[in-house]
Order: sequence, then C-alpha cells, then structure tokens
Amino acid sequence: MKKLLDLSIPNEGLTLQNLIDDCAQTLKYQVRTGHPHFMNQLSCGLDLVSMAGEWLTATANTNMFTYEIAPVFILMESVVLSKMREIIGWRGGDSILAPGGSISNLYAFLAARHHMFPQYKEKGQSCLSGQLVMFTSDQCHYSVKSCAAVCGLGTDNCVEVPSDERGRMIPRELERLIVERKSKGQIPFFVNCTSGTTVLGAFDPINDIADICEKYKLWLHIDAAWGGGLLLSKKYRHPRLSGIERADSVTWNPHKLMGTLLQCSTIHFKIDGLLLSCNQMSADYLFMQDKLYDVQYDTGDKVIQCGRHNDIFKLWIQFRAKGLIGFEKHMDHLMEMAEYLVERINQTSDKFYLILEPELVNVCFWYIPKRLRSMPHGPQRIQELGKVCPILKGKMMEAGTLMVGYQPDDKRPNFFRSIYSSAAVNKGDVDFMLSEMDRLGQD
Ligand code: ABU
Repeated sequence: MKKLLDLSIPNEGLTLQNLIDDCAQTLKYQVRTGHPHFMNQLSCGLDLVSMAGEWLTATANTNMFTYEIAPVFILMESVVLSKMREIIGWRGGDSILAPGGSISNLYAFLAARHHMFPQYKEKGQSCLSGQLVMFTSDQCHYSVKSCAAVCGLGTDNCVEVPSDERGRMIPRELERLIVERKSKGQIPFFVNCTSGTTVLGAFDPINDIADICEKYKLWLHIDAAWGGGLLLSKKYRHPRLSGIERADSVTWNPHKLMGTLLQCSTIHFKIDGLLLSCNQMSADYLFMQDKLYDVQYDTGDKVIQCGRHNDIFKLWIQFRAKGLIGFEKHMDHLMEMAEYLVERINQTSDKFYLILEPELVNVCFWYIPKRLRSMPHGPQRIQELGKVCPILKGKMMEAGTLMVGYQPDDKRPNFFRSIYSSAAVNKGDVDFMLSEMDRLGQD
C-alpha cells in the first residue's frame, strides 16, 4: 500500500484535479465496509440517510458543548436520548453521546463511583476505607477492564466472573466472588452485565444479576453497546434484554446494529443530575450561569471532554426516515439473516461446523477443507480447523471478494465470526459468503 499511495505533504498546494485524484485513490484502496460482503466487524454497511446526515453535520461544523452554538442539535440530542431511555423502560434520567462504547462504559464507571462515594471527586482515594472492586464476565468487552486501569483500581480489582458454555455470566459465580472480595475487606461497587458479547453475541442474565446487585447494593451497568439495538424489536428483545430497566446505566451504540454512521455511542443513566455533578468543572469561559437561556442545555459541563463531535443529526434523521416501525423491521431482518446462515451451515455440515446456536447476529463456525472432512470431530480436528482460519482470511483479503473475521477464545483455537449488521445483506449474500469461502478454501 505504501508503494501504491502518495501520502506526502507538498510544500505548495495541489490543484483541484490532484485533489479529486487523491479522493479517488483513497476510496479505491479503502476497504468497502458498506458492501454486503463485508462481515468483518460489528459495524458493517452504509445507511444512506445517516450518511446524508453526516454531510449536513460536517456542513454545520459545530461543537456540542454549548447551546449557544448548537441549539438545534442540542435539542435533538435531548429528544432522541429521552426516547431511547423510554425504550429502555425508564422515565426521566439523563444520557449523553460519547466517542465510542469504551468511553460510554467509562462514563458509567465514573458516575457509579461518584454516586456511591461523592467525596471521591475532590478527595480522591483518601475518602475510601478499602480497595474498590468491580465485576464483569470473562467474555466482556476489554474496555470494562480498562476502566480499572484508567481509574486507579488496577486490573487485579476488575474481577472476571466465569461464563457458561454459551458465553453468559454465571450469576452464582458472581455472588461467590463478591462474597470472597468482601471477606477480604474490599469494597465491591460495580457490576458490568454484557448484552451482546463481542465474539459470541451472548446476553448475560440481567434479572439474576440485578437481584445480586440489589442484595449487595452494587451499581448495575449494562453494556448493550452491541445488543442494544434489539430493544427495538418486540420479537427479539425478550428474553435477551428482559430486566434492562433495572440497570443504573446502559451503554447502547447506534453505530452497531442500528447502522448509524460511525461513530454514534450513547450512555444512559436512570438518575438525572449525576453526569453533571460527577463531571462538572464549571469552566467560566464556556459555562457562564448568567446566559440568555436555560444553561442546563450547555451539555459540555456534563462530560470529561471539552470539544464534543455532533453525533446526533445522523441518528435523528435516521429515526425520522425509518420511524420505530422501520427500525423494528431492520432488527428483525438482521436476525432473520443470521438464522438463515445457521440453517445453511447445518445443511452443509460436511463443509461448515456451527460452534453454537447464536443469540445475536454473531454466527461462529469453522470451515472444513476437503482434507479434514473425513476426520472425526474432536480436539485434533479442532486444532487443524483453527489453523485454516488465518489462511482462508488471507485468501479473502487477496481476492478482495469477502471479509469475515476470526479469533480464538478461551475455549477454542481460531474460529470464524460472521456479523450481519448491514441492512443490505440478503439471502443471496449469505449464500455467497458460504460458496466463496468454499471456493477459496478448497485446498
Ligand atoms: N467495540 C467492539 C468492536 C469489535 C468488532 O467490531 O469486532
């Protein structure tokens, strides 16, 4: 790529034609993540309405910290986030758009600590009588553990709770580990429950985890960055997200299942006012209290950033275009495509091996090349199937016809994980994926 591209910075500015050529080169060599045969990441596809929204956003080119320079967008944010909280099952509360799910999870951590130990903001560690401890499943997104590193707990105090064979947190293990840490004089305060794990797409059992949080008075955060979109589907919301209204905070990324353009991540709180009291620094050059308007609309003082990108217009315009009914159809379509893939894998079980029945659009499987088809399925074949994944993925990338991700987990060597989060994917694309993998993987 370095040989193909001229990325140098010239002394003198280039001509318009040069710039147009630069644009063409850039798109020519960039991976087409909007193509229905891109199934590599949780965010796939290109929603045209949301893309138009991004263009308008760029044209307006404003900062989201004060109402005075972003009045329409600030009001839009308030309406959309309030609707999302209503869909979660809350009345009231507060929310903010953050730069990605990891930062949304960090906001949850900060708000939880502030709520439980309000003096922490001013006094830091000295206000605590022991070591704070947080809990999450061993399948969670790595950003949860990163909160422990970034916020001074240390990753040893982010306790990994074992999960079952489907990748769901085991509640009795959570309780055992809470009791164990308490008996050491430590202070459990935060539990992260994942709704849609990154690799297997598993949903931790919310109600069982919420019962434990209530019993031990712990903050319940739900990382539904990935699975949150299913809140919009009556058919698929339950039982996966049943009990979500019991959470104290919820991360939900529209840039994943909802297909909003990157990036668009939301964090929601049941308690209103917490974001402000936790993060407010009252910078007097931005957040003057004697302004013409109601200064609660200056959202900049609720966040740990100063400048904040406008991520709302592309989501709002998408909601306007689809309506809640359109989004429900979108979710049902994605789930139906994943179900169709499972059906096709089961029909061609000589060539493909389904690892588990998915709860979400993550379908995890192995491709079985000819030489391994007669070998009995067991540890030896699994090792060999794991070795096939990087080779076959390399062939996909060289051919430029398909992109499907692979990874190992704690129970198995490499396996493929295909993702349907693009509304453009249809049954023909699912069939193509299987036939193309078979074509490229023949030898
Ligand atoms: N934030 C998780 C994204 C990982 C993925 O797209 O596979």
